[in-house]
Amino acid sequence: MRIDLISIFPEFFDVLDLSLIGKAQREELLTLHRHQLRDFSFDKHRSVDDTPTGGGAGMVMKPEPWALALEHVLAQRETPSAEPPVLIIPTPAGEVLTQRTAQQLAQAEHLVFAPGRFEGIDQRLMDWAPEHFQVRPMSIGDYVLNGGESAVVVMVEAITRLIPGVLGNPESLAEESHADGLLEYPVYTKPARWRGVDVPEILLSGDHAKIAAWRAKQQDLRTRKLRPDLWAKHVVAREQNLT
Ligand code: 6GU
Repeated sequence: MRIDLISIFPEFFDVLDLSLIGKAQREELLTLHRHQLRDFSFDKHRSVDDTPTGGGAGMVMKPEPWALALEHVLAQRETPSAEPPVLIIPTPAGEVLTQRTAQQLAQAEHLVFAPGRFEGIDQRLMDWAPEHFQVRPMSIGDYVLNGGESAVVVMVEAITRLIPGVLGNPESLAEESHADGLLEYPVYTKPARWRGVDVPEILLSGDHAKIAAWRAKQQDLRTRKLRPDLWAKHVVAREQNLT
């Protein structure tokens, strides 16, 4: 997968060189390209924002630096004939990222992230972009951040860990929270008794079928208690699968 990150703070993405995503880059499962948006602004101050037309508070990102940066990314493509890259525009007004969406985006060849600052990007850039990209305005939850960069880090991590080969043990993907719409079961390690508390006895039984059934039950109980919203969806999906 190729990922392009365009921002006025490209160094924000240095954290993506650490840990598993850094390793995935060194193993060439993933190539990350960072771009300074100001490199595509040619006025004296390399400005990327201006006052809102019609008045109002805050500043709006100018369309031209974004268009030039995005055209630069398009020009760098090795196979321009392939399907258009997915352009993810982080915004609290976007579709909220879920595990399902992350799984879908992990199949893409080329993702481009365009995190804006200020009040957003001029609407004409939004209207231009679908001619060249599959545009996806995306949010990471119902709260407001100062800019999209931290949301991009979250999205890149959620998506790239699902690329085959990025995780050492792909089985952990099947078992983790949200993989099947439920929360993960509780986990334990040694010692069998810690500060007077024993691990559930069944986990020491060696009976794999019973352990699996116990874990499935714990997933149900936890999800019902902590995430009734997820539980309601899960019950509906299970009923649909039965009919
Ligand atoms: Cl993607 N951007 C900003 N600025 N705020 C957010 C967000 C994104 N997702 C949730 N809040």
